Amino acid sequence: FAYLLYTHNKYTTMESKIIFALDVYDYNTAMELARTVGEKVFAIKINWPVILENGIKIVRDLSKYANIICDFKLADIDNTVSMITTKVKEYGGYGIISHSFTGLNSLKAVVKSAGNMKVFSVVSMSQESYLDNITEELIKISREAGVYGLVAPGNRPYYLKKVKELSEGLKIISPGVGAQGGDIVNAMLLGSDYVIIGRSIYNSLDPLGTLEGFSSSINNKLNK
Ligand code: O7M
Repeated sequence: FAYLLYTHNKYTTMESKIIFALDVYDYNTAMELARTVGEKVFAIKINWPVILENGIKIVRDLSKYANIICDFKLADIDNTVSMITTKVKEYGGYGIISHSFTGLNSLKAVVKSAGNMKVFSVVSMSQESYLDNITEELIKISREAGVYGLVAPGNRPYYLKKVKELSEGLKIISPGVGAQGGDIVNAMLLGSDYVIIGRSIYNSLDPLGTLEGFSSSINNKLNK
């Protein structure tokens, strides 16, 4: 059993439901936060702030501490998204996040280039967006393209529920918990497999303690 958990996340023997959104610029700050919380999270998600300052090489450096998911919200033609995905794979990314509104052809190109990397597609956002009008269609496209999981908001119960109902067999990862008002326990009860948390952790005086607080609130409420 311990072995199974070990393979689930090679960085820890404990299964975590939290994806840490590491949205900072500075290299040393990023590395220090990753070192501090890496073992206690399912993955670390990075976005343009980290990449614009440090380049793609930081994916390899951060991978010392956790699975790295590159949240580049790909939205382009097949050839371009393929080129970007290939680079992320080359630098040891664990996962990549793509938009799905660009359609089946583009999303399929991401899945194909990703190989063993996990692909997550955005089908609903943590703020109102045009995607709200087409969420069902985006789930269909995502399923057909063969993604591993969907991104759906942890702070907008109506949309999270809707995505959950249509997402059988796919993982759901949810931003919007903490700084954007969502509650971690509600999100998990409505169907999130993993919650994405950024500011509440990295702006805290005690990032590890805050993270452990989130984890124990899940364990206390959900394991009863
Ligand atoms: O906890 P926060 O609000 O500081 O961070 C949330 C993270 O989730 C941050 O990296 C956002 O870019 C991201 N995010 C959203 O906040 N809303 C969305 O709809 C989608 C994402 C996201 O992660 O998409 C993959």
